[in-house]
This record gives sequence, C-alpha cells and structure tokens, in this order.
Amino acid sequence: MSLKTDRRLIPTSAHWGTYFAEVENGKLVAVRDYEKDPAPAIIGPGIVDAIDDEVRVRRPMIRKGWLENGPASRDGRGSDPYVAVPWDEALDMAGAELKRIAATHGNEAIFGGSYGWSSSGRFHHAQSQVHRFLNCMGGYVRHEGTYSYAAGQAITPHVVGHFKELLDGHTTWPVIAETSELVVMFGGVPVKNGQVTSGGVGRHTVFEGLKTAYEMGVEFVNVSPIRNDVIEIVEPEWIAPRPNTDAAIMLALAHTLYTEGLHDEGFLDKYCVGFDKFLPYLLGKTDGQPKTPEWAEGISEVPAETLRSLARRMAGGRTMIMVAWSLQRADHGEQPYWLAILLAAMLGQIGLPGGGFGLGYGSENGIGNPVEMFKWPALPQGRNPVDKFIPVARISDMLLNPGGSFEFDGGTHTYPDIKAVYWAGGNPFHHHQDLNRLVKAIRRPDTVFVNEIWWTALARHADFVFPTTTALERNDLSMTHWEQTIVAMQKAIEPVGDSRHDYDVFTGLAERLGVAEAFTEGRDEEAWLRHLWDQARQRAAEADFELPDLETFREIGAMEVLQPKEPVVLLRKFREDPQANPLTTPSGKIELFSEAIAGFGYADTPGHPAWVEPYEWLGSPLTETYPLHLISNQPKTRLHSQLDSGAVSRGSKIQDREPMSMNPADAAARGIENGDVVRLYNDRGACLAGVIISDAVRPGVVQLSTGAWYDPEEPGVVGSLCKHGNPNVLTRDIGTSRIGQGPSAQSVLIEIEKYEGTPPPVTSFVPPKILEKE
Ligand SMILES: Nc1nc2c(c(=O)[nH]1)N[C@H]1C(S)=C(S)[C@@H](COP(=O)(O)OP(=O)(O)OC[C@H]3O[C@@H](n4cnc5c(=O)[nH]c(N)nc54)[C@H](O)[C@@H]3O)O[C@H]1N2
Ligand SMILES: Nc1nc2c(c(=O)[nH]1)N[C@H]1C(S)=C(S)[C@@H](COP(=O)(O)OP(=O)(O)OC[C@H]3O[C@@H](n4cnc5c(=O)[nH]c(N)nc54)[C@H](O)[C@@H]3O)O[C@H]1N2
Ligand SMILES: [Mo]
Repeated sequence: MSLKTDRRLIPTSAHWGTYFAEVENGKLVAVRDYEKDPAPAIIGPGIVDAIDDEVRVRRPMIRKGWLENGPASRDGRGSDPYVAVPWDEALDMAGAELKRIAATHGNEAIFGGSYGWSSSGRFHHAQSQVHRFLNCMGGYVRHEGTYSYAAGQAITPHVVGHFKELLDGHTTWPVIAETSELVVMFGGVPVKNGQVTSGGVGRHTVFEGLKTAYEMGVEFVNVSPIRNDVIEIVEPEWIAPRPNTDAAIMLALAHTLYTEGLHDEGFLDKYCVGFDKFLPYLLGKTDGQPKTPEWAEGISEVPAETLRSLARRMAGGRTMIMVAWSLQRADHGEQPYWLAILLAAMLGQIGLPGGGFGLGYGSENGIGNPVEMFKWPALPQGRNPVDKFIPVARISDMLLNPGGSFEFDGGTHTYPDIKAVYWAGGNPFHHHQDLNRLVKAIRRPDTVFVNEIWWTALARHADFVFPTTTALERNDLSMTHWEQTIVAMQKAIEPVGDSRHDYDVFTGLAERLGVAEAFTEGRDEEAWLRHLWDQARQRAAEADFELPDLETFREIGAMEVLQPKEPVVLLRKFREDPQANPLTTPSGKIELFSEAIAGFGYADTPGHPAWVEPYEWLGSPLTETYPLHLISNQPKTRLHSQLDSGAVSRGSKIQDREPMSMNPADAAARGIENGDVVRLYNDRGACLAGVIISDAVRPGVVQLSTGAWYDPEEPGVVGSLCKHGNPNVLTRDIGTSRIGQGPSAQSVLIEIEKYEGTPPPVTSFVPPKILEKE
C-alpha cells in the first residue's frame, strides 16, 4: 500500500459560493474559499460530511407497496419501506409506467413543474433536465411563477414592468453608496440571505455594499419585526411593526406626503397614470377612512409621529425604498409592492441615482451586484406541447381538485387530473405550505417519480427514487448573469454509491420511451459542455469580450468577467425620455391605477393599491386562540433544506431541534427559558423547536427559519407532530390573491407551549427501512 497522500484542489460552484474542493485519496475533506471573495458564506463547509452521510440515497429504490400493488398502494406513501432495485430493472419499470400513463391519460396527466433550486451548474441543472426529458416524451403540466416572488411577478407587469427585468436593472450598491442619503428598508437587507445567488455566487458584495454606504454617510431605517435583518454596524434605526401591516404604513407615509405637499406633482403627471383615481381612497373619500398615520398606528402599532417624521425625512433628500421579497409572500402581498412603487413615484426620484425603489436588496447577492448584462447559454428545454399550467404554489389544490377551477391574474383556468408527478431538484415537503394537506394531496396521483441526492421527505413520499449525484461528482459550467464570477466546475470525487447524474437517469428513461436521440442529440456530458461553452464564447465575441477555450478555462478554474461599463440606475432611460423608452405597462407609464386590474372585478383588489386585511395577523380575532405571528424566514446555516444534514446546520440546532427566536416577554408569559424545547401549534399542525430568547424579535412575533427536514412522529399520518421544526406544518396553503396566487407563508398565527418530558428523537437524518429485492 502506498503511503503517499494524493491531495488535490478542484474548482467548483454552489448557489452559496465558489470553492476549491480539497480531496484526499478520493474523499472530500474540506472546501476552500475563493480567494477573491471578500465575505465567504458560512454555508459551504456543510457539504463535507453531508456528501457521503448515512442519509444519501445510494441505490435506486422503489416503494415496497408500489412494487407489490402499483398505484393501488398509494396510501403507503410516507410510511412504506423501500426495496433496492438494480438500475436496469428500476428504469424498465419507471419507463413502462410513464408510457402507460401517457398512453392512457395523455401528457396532460403528467405534472413536471418540479419547482426547486437544484444545484449550481447550467448543464446538470435538474429542473432543466426534467423539463427537457418530459418535452421529448410529449410534454407536461408546468408551473408559472416562483415561491420566491410569485405575487411580485404578477403585480409589477401591471404597474411598472416585468419583475425579472426590473431585478436585472437594479441600481447597484456603489451607486447607492455614492448618491443615496436615506435608505428605508422594509424587511431589512439580511446579509445572511445575500449568501446566495441562484446559479452560483463568486464574490459576496452585500456586506461590503452596506458597509461602504454607511461609511459614505448613508442613513438606514429598518422597518421589520426583526431587528437583525440589518447588520448592526450600519446603525439602523429600527421600526418594528406588526407583520403584514406594511401596506397601512406605506399609505400613511403617502398620506403625510400628500397632505403636507411634499409629493412631486411634476413626476406624477409626466411619468405616471392614475394618481387621481388613487387619491380619493387615500383621503378617505371612497370609504370614509383617511389613511392617516393615526389610522396606520392602530393597525401597525407604529406611533403616528414616527410615521409622520419618517415621511418628512424621506422627502428631505435622496431616498431609496427597499422592500424584501418576504413582504409579498403574505396574504395580499401584491399590495405593499404596488404601494412601495407609488411612494417612490410620489417622491419623484425613480430613475435618479440612489433614489426610487428596489425589490429584494439582500434577498440574493445578485440584486444590486455590479455586473454587465449578458445572456449565458443554458440547456435547451425544448417545446412543451401541453398548455396546462398551475401557479407554482397551487400544487395541493391541483392534486386535490382535478377539474376544479381557479382564477389567476384575470383569467379562469381548470386543474388537470394528474396521474404522474416527476420531481428533480426541488422539495415540496420543504417549500410548500400546510404540509399535512400535502401529505393528503401526494396520495392522489398513480405514481410519483423523484430524483434525489438524499432521503428528503419528498423522497420518502415517492414510489420511484433515483439516486442522483451532487455537483461535486460531475463536470459543469457555472455562469449566471447576476455575478461576474464564472467557474469551470470539475468532478472532485466519484459518484457516491450507485448514484447517477440526472442526465443519465433521463437518458435511460428516454431510451425506454424511444426518444433517446431527441433527448441526448447524440451528446454525452463532455460533448454538451463543449457545445454550451462554444455558444458562450460566440456570444462573448459578439458582445466584445473574450472567453478562453475550455481547456484553459478549466486550468484557471474560476474567473471574473463582465465588469460593468457604467453605473446602473434602475429606470434611468425611462426617466430620461419616457416617450422613446416607455415601460411595458399598458399605458407605457407607471400605473398607480390599473384599468386591467380594475377590470378583473376582484372585490378584494381594487384598481389601485390598498390596505387589505390579512386573514391571519396580530389584529385578527383569531389571536384569542393563537396570539403569536410566525415569521418563517430563510435560514442562515443552509440553503432552504439543502445541507440540513451537514455539520454547519446541525451545529445550530438546540437539543437537535431547529432554533426558534421569541421575545423575552412572550417567553416569560409562558414559563419558557432559553434552550427549552417547545411545541408550536395551530389548527393545521404542530412542530417542536429549540428556544432562543431575544429582544431582536418584536413582542408577539416568533421567528423559525424554513428548512428543517420534515420529521413526522408517526410517518404517513396526517396531522402528526413534526419532531424537528419545519414551519410549513403551521403555514396556510392559500394564494396571496387571485392576481398572483403566490405562497402566503408569512401570514400565520400560532401558540407555543413548553414541551414537558423528554422530546422524541429526531429521525429525519436516518434513512427509511430498506429491503433487498428477493
Ligand atoms: N414557510 C416558508 N416556506 C417557504 C419559504 C418561506 O419563506 N417560508 N420560502 C420559499 C422559497 S422563496 C423557496 S425558493 C422555496 C425553496 O424550495 P426548494 O428549492 O424546493 O428547496 P431546496 O431545499 O433548495 O430543494 C432542492 C432539492 O433539490 C435537491 N438537489 C440539489 N441538487 C440536485 C441535483 O443536481 N439533482 C437532483 N435530482 N436533486 C438535487 C436537494 O437535495 C433538495 O432536496 O421554499 C419556499 N418555502
Ligand atoms: N442563507 C440563505 N439565504 C437565502 C436563502 C436560504 O435558504 N438561505 N433563500 C434564498 C431565496 S430562495 C430567497 S427567495 C430569498 C428570500 O429573501 P427574503 O424574502 O428577503 O428573505 P426572508 O428571510 O424570508 O425575509 C427577510 C425578512 O423579512 C422580514 N419580514 C417578514 N415578514 C415581514 C412583514 O410583513 N413586514 C416586514 N416589514 N418585514 C417582514 C423578516 O423579518 C425576515 O427576516 O433568500 C435567498 N437567500
Ligand atoms: Mo426563493
């Protein structure tokens, strides 16, 4: 045996950073930060032990009930053991089942929305892979929108333009530092969230952006139920409203601006339509209620004087209004977005450096990150001949109500009758609301197919589980238009167990369905990477910059491109010449009254932005039973549910439970102490969590991040206690409104009690029972 250690450093990329994987004798031992990254994420090292831990899926698996009784065994989802089946047999059976369902029910019976973040790397992007495969076999029912900002995506096209195009054009941090005087942040600018960009981060710039702005004299106001949504070193003023009351606060700010003559009439006339139709509502002429600061104080519990003086301060200089994405993941979350744009319009600084509005600074590193726009190539997904879709968060509704109708952005549509569900690169048992309802819904289809790396709760509810590789087990290209860093990702270790790339799983299925040629176009991994990189080089040449050949790129590993040529200011061109550069709204201007929305005739959403009382909030009668508002924000130690089994995330747990923060007064009233295990509950479900007592959380509010793996005490039983702390057993599964139908996870009331006795052990990181095939 050789005593020589084979030690290598291999470039790779994750949504949370660029890394060099340190590999010793074929085993991942560490991840080294990218030397050009000024503020590496804390998430990264979580992969080191997670990559080959006990809860990896190592072989293809079929649920025992399905193997014996096929679809008739559907009620065993969530509780049945699994049988390990050789690849060829498992692919034969899965291929035959997909063929049967498509032949009997048509491709409209296949749901392939497959929402989820997957991994960094454009070729092995799991969602693109599954969509391409399903298109090759005749199409699938898709989803529209995102869990991140579905309500935002629905409202901004009516008001100011397409959401993603707005995000691409956000004013950059250096411009803010130089020109803003005041930044008002609704929902903060959490640096912990800026750890990620979908598709991969190179240099983390949010911390630097905030710090530089502070040093250059910018003042910050954080309007949020949680103080540490903004780093302390920028000395933010903290205004702590009841959650979900931002619309009332913004209306009060607008009321003060108008009644004190601080609004910019010239801007409203030249660049906007409909302020005159909004005004009667603001002044209370339509409903008898002027939207005064006193009125807003009754709703938000923010003193009227604080609001009045904030409005005056905002009008007194160059002010940037920032709104986190979380605000629209709430009941009628469209409204605070519309109102933030309205406020910015009243201030008249839209299109000026350092003024206007921003949607999602800090929500991802990419927002406001200086980078020249460029369209990188991606795996082509093909054409989907099926035109049925659902708004992304209507998954349980669809499965539970085949043929039922739903409204969405002015249209009426029907839910398809789904027989097959295929998921690769996402986890609805992480991301969806009201998991007990999802446990029921996932039992409706005939067959559930999942490609997964780990035994997540989704894998445990599937009939076919195909074990997939991580990004460290394959070659790829990381390139996203929100970052300057591009990475030639290279295979660091051999695939763990018998896992395969999603591409190879789908190639195997495509062979069985007779569409392999269409799916692969005759290319393997290496040929696809060369093809995509050739395209990138061609486009770069057209855009007047140079990319090296693939061999050289692989030697370099990670490189910086696309330094911005000039400072980016959101909507600058529109401001300079609104006739030559109209918006994509119906009027070409900013719509403060939308004829289109008024035309929908939705009683709860008039043609102008408004305060619409949420169904659950600290002002509702339900507080008599459930007096606490739950904020389930993004976790600091991982990305969603990814790497929850790794050391970084597990190191944050309290008695193995997900940490949960609450105000000292609320804890004392319930006899709860730091480090206790508590039970959080409402009519929809219950979970355990470990307590952190903190005055950074406003009274009446509880914070429990998303992402603890769902861990029912009685697997497969609807309503079972989640032993681990997944907030989605408590959230409500209802669309933000008929406009956006987005997830409304932030509108939830609960109660908390101390858990007496020894809590049951967390078992989500132990695989299900696995049987060998006879
Ligand atoms: N209560 C509440 N719920 C929320 C939110 C909230 O604020 N509150 N936020 C919502 C938001 S904004 C989002 S974006 C969603 C996120 O929801 P998801 O994107 O579904 O969450 P992830 O945990 O990232 O799930 C990705 C899954 O893909 C797997 N995976 C990674 N790489 C690969 C691969 O290469 N191949 C395959 N086959 N699988 C892979 C991972 O193991 C993981 O299980 O959650 C939403 N849910
Ligand atoms: N580390 C890490 N970073 C992430 C992710 C992750 O999983 N981990 N997920 C990524 C994804 S997919 C997304 S979409 C983004 C999401 O980015 P965001 O939506 O910005 O993130 P959240 O953490 O959900 O919420 C930010 C803050 O908003 C505040 N907030 C909640 N409700 C209200 C309200 O009603 N009013 C006010 N004023 N404030 C409120 C809360 O205090 C919360 O801490 O984050 C991304 N970044
Ligand atoms: Mo998201």
